[in-house]
Amino acid sequence: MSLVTLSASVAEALASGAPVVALESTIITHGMPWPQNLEMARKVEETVRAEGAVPATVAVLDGKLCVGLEDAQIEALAQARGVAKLSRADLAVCMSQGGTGATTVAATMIGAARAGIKTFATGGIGGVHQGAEKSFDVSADLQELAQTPVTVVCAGAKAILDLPKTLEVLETLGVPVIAYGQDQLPAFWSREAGLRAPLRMDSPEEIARASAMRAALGLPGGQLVANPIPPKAEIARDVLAPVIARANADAEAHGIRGKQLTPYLLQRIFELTEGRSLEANIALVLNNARLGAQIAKAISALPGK
Ligand code: PSU
Ligand code: MN
Repeated sequence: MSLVTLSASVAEALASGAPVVALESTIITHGMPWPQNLEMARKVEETVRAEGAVPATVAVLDGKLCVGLEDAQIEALAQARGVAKLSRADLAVCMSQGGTGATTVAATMIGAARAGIKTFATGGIGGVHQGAEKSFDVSADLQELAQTPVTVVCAGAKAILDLPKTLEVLETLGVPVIAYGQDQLPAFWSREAGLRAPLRMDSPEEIARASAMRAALGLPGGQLVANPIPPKAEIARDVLAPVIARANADAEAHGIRGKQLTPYLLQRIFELTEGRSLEANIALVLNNARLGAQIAKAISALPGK
């Protein structure tokens, strides 16, 4: 029995060495409201195809770890309510019980690596939450980047997280954090976080070579690429700062913890900005899908492949 269930297009691409980009499903079920979540998921897949790569959205459906979903499967997930959010800790349990769930960055990386996919594009990763010195809330995404060999393209981390602590943990774990095309770390809706990124790269080829060298050295783990949101879609940091502070305060007042915290904060920010944050969110995901496809192509084109 194969552990991953590949869609026909993903199986064909992998067999021929064509570039494939993994995509997560928690962003669909927990990261955006219906029906924008479905529109986003479809546009992301189209963007990857338009760049000449094959999209592979990952989810667990009836116990199967699916790498590559058909459009009807994406639509069903986007519309479903109460779908489980699966990280590393939950993945095998859900599969063994024949359950259905959406994969976070961590679980999507596991599915991608199992299938032999080296590149993954998303919006934002999990990280160290504000107040983590009390709550100990540090996303499993960070540990996953330290052990699973996938290059993850995001738009930086949302300011719902403690960005300096997130960078410190990634450094401790030995994860390269690469700002794309600028020195500053991008901060999701804003192009700059007010922090210098540890590393900078300016082309997909450079990122592809670094991932191959990491593998050749026998180092486990992946790379995190932080791709700044396009200037036109950016929302200024000072516009969002009070919204984020309010969302964090509301979460604390309602005792929201653990897996519920990130979805709660995302939903609260959508409400508080009256959906304004959503347009920016979609623009940056598409931008990451484009770069992810370019990196996947550069990795496929490396000599010796
Ligand atoms: N950050 C976002 N949007 C998201 C997520 C994070 O800006 O949709 C999702 C991703 O699936 C990520 C997960 O892997 O939340 C992290 O959850 P946690 O903090 O519980 O590990
Ligand atoms: Mn958490």
